[in-house]
Amino acid sequence: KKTTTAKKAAPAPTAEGFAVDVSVEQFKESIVRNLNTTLGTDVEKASDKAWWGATAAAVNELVFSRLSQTQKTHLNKDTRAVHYLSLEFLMGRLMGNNLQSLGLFENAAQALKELGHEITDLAEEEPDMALGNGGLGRLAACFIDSLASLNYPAIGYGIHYEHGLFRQTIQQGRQIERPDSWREYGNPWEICRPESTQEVPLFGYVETVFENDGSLRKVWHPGSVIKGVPWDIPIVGYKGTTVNILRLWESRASEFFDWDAFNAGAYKDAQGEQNLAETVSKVLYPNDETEAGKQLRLVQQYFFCACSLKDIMRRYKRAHGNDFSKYAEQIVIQLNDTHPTVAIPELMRVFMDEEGLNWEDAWAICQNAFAYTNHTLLPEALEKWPVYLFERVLPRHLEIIYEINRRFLDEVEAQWPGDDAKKIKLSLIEEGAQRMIRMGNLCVVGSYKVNGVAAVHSELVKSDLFPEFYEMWPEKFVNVTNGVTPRRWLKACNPRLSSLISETIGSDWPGQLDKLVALKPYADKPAFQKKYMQAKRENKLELVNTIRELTGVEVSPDAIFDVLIKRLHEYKRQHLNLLHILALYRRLLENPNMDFHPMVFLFGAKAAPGYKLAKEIIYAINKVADRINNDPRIKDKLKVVFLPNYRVSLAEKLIPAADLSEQISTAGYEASGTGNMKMALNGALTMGTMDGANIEIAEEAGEENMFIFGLSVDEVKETKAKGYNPWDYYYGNPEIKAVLDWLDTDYFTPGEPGALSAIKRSLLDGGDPYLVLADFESYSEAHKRANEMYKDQKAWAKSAILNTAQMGKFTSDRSIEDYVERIWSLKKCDVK
Ligand code: HBZ
Repeated sequence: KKTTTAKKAAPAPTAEGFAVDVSVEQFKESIVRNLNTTLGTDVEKASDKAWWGATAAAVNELVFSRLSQTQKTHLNKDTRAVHYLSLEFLMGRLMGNNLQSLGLFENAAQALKELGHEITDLAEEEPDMALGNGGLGRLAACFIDSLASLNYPAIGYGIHYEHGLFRQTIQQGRQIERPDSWREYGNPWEICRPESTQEVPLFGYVETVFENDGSLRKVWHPGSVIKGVPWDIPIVGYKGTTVNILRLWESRASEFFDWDAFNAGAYKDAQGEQNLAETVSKVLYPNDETEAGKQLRLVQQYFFCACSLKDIMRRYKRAHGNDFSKYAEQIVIQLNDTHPTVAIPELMRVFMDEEGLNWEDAWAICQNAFAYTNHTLLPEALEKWPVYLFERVLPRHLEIIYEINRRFLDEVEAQWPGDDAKKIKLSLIEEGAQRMIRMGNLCVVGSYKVNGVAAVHSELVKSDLFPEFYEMWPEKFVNVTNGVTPRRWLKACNPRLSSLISETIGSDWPGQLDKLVALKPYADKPAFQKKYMQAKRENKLELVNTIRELTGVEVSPDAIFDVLIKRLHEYKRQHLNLLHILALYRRLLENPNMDFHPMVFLFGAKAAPGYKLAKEIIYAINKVADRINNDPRIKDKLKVVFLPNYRVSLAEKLIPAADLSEQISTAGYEASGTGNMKMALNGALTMGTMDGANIEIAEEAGEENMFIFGLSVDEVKETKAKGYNPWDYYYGNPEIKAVLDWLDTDYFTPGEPGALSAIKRSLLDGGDPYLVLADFESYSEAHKRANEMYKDQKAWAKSAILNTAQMGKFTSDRSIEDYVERIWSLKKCDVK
């Protein structure tokens, strides 16, 4: 009598190739049943949150069976798998994506409609999983989506933070940080797996034991032990056959918690341990230089690496026992930046101290198991840990790092005999008042491959960041250009454009993004242009409402929507955009009838809490916005909107509505960028420098379909070498002088002159390290070209279509295939 969807035999693939076929009726039945049995409510009194929860439970009925099928298949086939270690996974919301992957979005929407609900409204009930800062964390999320979609055996490992990245509110123009309690009311997408709990030792001391045979053995006596409990989040591959997992570790007090001490009145000691154990997975650290060197962050890194390696070892031993000769054949561990570097000495420790391998054998395995992705060239962002911290927290690992270094410096000596300067530069230890461990160097030494994230970046990794390492091991260094999942970043977030594309060229593009080139012949067709621009306009109309709800600002969908969304950083140059807005405002005040198509400048950005200038830039944007938006003299030709709490779910609303995509970093500083890909895919034209993946976007889309400006990587280097002086631009360009001087007045902060001066000071007294003034004029010219072109809607539509059509390269599926070919050597594993 029961007709639960979960118990149905696997249906034949649907016309579009989906393995899952659930009718609207079946979905309705499942939602209502889950409303009763999972949520404990009923159709009469259920809240929106309960309806959302019931829908999630209905989705899970389909997902969980596929998850166990995938795990059985991977276990039986004993395939090589990639283990993606990342301190961040910026997942966003999962409902839409899971439904898309199962091919059930339309049926679910219809089922909910018949039950009296709009799926888009219910979707708003889901909090973002904001377990990441920005690009690096979102990249990890796109990669696990692609790995599952391409049927590769893979697991993501990270931390189950109680609080994700802070929630941003804006008060009187300033950023205020509030905790993000994303799990406060539970999370239907995760499964706790207490049976896979791990113990993690910390602190203490190392004993050297002299064996009878004359050998030495090291015994680490930890001062403390904490527990790691895994939470698994199913990652549903597109078309739904492979369901991999993201395994996130939560810290708990261990059974070793000293109850005796506690009862004997050593309350504070026992409590201290309890506190630490429960603090480790509490918060995600914002990427903030002022937070560097914090003990808790090091403990976080070690905690999740140790748990993950134990988990990997348990699975390995189940198949191979204590024969470690197959370890590096079966296992590849990808380090997402240097954050999980401590996994390298940890695996050495496990092999030597726990499994009894000698150094040479252990090192041979390690060096063939790890690969490292670099995401930044900024020297201040390269991780270093004070030696004393390691000594306190991980004394055994410090010994191992010293030994890795000793052997490595012998290799340096062999390559450059007698060259002590080379040794000082390459050593894993930086000598100085405070001795530091260089995690980047440790990664390069301990990994068999090192990759940058865009072509130009990977070249700079070789030439500027690690030139000597490149000389020693040229074959280690490879490029893998980033990508984004088209399932989330086009199909799910932009249903209007997606339907138009599918009607025009068929519906298999989300799994094979190259197919978008079939749109090229339509770029000139007026009928298609019209439909394409109509979809954009409807997306803009929706955003107009969102902007009103979030900020109270009224904007027109006829204006050009110019979008700058990314973490706030000087190298990303949000202040270049702001100075240009001031210049436009000034020009409009001087000549209100200036030939100018109205523009709306949209910003979204969080600043690291300790990054003062970044916060001043947010303040300045908001103050300038207040003044401009309320100035009747410019007749609504200019609007400036700062959208608070920028995050994945807000990006999903902004990107489909963007006309212009601001990608304006100083050339040589943005490793890749991924927002640039998302916006171009959705038909925004890039206003960008020749930096990161912008260069590759230009190769694909054609420079004539973008607005390229500014100094190139080489010109930036030359300018700096010659001795750049921002004052030359200040005195040389009256407009630059005028807008900078404006910031010193109280024009934007009535009664408070100088409240916005921090930006001017950093550009003039601070030496303008990111060449904002040097690029200003070229930026302004590029904007003139864009404004001019927008007036010709046909020309604009053509370029926008050609952007969408030619972004096939930037699917994360292609990135993953590049990793497989250049680094991972995985085989696809089909799941029945
Ligand atoms: O990684 C970004 C790069 O800036 C961007 O160009 C690239 O596209 C992206 C993916 O490869 N880097 C980050 O997002 N970095 C962080 O978020 C970060 C987080 C914690 C830190 C340091 C940096 O401690």
